[in-house]
Amino acid sequence: MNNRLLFLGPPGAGKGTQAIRLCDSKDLMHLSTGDLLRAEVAAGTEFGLEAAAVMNRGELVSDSLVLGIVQRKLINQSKGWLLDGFPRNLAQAKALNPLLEKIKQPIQAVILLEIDDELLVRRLLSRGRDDDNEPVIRNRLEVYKEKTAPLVNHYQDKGLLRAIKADGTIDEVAERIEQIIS
Ligand code: B4P
Repeated sequence: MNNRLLFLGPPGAGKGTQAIRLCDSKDLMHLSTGDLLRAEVAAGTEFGLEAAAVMNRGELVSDSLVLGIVQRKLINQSKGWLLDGFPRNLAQAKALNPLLEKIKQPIQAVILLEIDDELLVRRLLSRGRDDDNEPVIRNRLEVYKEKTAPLVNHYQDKGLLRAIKADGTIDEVAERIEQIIS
């Protein structure tokens, strides 16, 4: 089984939802940059205050801050892992490569969760997090298309990309993921 994985997909595609299930069943470390940033916000650190303002506009937090968080988590990691919501742009992807080379743990598969925009908006509005109101969600979708979607070609060129449909129930999506990683 592949046990060094990356989830790619627009906001609300269900990356976090599926990552929790998969990491639990396969005993992988779940590295969600969104969760780690929200923990900083909840702790009220200086960095958290800075990150909250950016996240509540639907923009991306600075690469250097996010990279620092990821590096600390991946170094000294002995079991498999799933990167959820990272990398978010080409600069982050390019910075990740030397880090993974250094720890001799290359990515084995990138799972792209594909889904229609209107379904995303409906899902996120019903979740109701601080950054889940319609103008911010629409901005996050634009940011995804501009900054994150180029990673699809990046990982396709490396032969790592596996796309699945992320509509349907949580169980149905989980089953599609299981099939392509086993
Ligand atoms: P994230 O925390 O990564 O969250 P997300 O993209 O909004 O959601 P995700 O795809 O995980 O969807 P979820 O499972 O929750 O990012 C938030 C912010 O953090 C970003 O906007 C950015 O500011 C910042 N950030 C994070 N990483 C960064 C990075 N690397 N660089 C810079 N900034 C970064 O599902 C959404 C909802 O749908 C839930 O309510 C869920 O219950 C529901 N759902 C899921 N699957 C479903 C299904 N099959 N059917 C029905 N509902 C479903």
